[in-house]
Amino acid sequence: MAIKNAYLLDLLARTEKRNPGEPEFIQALTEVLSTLEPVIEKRQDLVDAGVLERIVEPERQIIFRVPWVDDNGKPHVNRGFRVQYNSAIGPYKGGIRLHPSVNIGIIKFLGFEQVFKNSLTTLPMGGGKGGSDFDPKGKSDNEIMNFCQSFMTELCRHIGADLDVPAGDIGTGAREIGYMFGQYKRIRNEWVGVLTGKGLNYGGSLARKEATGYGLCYFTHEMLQANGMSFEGKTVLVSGSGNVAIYACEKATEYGAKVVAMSDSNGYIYDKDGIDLALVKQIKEVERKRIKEYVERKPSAEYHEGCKGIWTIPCDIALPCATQNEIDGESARALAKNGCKVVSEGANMPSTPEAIEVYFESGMLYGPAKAANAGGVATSGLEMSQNSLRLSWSFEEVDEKLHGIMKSIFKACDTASKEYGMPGNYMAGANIAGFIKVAEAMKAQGNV
Ligand code: NDP
Ligand code: 2IT
Repeated sequence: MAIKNAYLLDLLARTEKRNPGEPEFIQALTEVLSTLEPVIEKRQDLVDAGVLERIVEPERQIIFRVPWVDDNGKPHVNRGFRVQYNSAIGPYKGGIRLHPSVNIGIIKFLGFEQVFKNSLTTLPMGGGKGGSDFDPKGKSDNEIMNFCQSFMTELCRHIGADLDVPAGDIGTGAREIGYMFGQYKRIRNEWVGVLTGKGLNYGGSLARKEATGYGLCYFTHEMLQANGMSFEGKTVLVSGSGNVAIYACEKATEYGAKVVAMSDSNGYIYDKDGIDLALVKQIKEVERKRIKEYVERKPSAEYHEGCKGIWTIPCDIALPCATQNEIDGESARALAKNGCKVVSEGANMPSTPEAIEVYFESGMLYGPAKAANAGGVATSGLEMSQNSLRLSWSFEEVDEKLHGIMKSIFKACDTASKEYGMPGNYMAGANIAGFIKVAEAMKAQGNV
């Protein structure tokens, strides 16, 4: 959607000029601003309070050196980041990404998205994001621990259970969170819920591991039902084979769909009989191997090099669960041509602006990331509540709360899309509903 409003265009131009070399951040910002025009027209009070100028600027950006030593005694230096974007509605909250592509622009796009996502969860959480350009692939456990301890040695000065609560993201799972938690506790000499996604025997929440993928399917189920459709009997593509992808595959299958493909950054597997998820879990969660292994153990399946090809497989529903910009215009056109009717995003910003145009032009249902994948951070919020209460809830209790939250998120997107004259545009609905809550809190708290 093109921005026409002069004030929004000027804000975008000024923000772009102040943040050179950050294309992912500008992409995320442009998408949000492109949907806020009807809000700006109705709510001059928010413009007058300078809310938009403030909301695009992170409250604080921390960049630090992370020195560590590999198993051969060789020193390495990575760069660590934590962007504390917005604390209007709660402590900063958001994951830590460990991937060689990480830079300040990537962390800012993720932090900016997180502000609106967390607002949609109905829980009191502000937005933040962190990470490092460290590559966990091929590292030993000991090297991972050395890195995580060094990362936390600096980060621990800037976070806290009531200040900023990091969690997992790409490359950061329970193992990394465990090492970071141990180091925080050791340096700060306090046992607090400063990270989420912790192990179950030291303050972690049941269902956090499953939450993003399950939440994605709960949201998608609501969106399908509202449009007279369901998962039952549908053919589904799930990109990625990490935390989000695995549990999206599990829940979509439980809903009666057949997931026929998954991927990693090297290639994709196609299994016409439906993905054997126990095998994927064994390869990815237990052995930490590549998805290619799948066809070694299940020769009736196919493996293809390159990750874009997955979008050329005919399907009814696509659930991108790997990384940003993984579906471009060409892939979106291939999906549409092959009859795909629904794209719902487990990853953050997996669709390029051109891909999103294709979804709308071809009448596909589109579940935008900040709404569809909010189940992970929502359950992190539930982990924070359990830590504060010094209690742990059962799997069923957490899962039921997660399900309720995803239903409310869909309703909020649907209602806002109708109220602002764009029925069925859940991207606009998510941006508007997420924005208004934060903007009103910022206005109420004065010019800070
Ligand atoms: P994982 O590290 O568990 O898995 C990431 C998966 O995506 C892997 O299969 C990985 O393949 C693939 N991938 C990563 N980078 C690329 C790339 N550049 N090109 C192709 N494939 C790639 O991460 P998660 O499952 O936790 O995260 C996946 C997405 O979901 C991310 O966008 C993340 O921000 C988002 N998300 C995660 C949440 C969570 O709770 N974990 C919550 C909400 C959103 P490979 O092994 O080859 O790198
Ligand atoms: O993008 C995300 O929402 C996450 N990686 C989860 C963040 C969290 O704090 O659980």
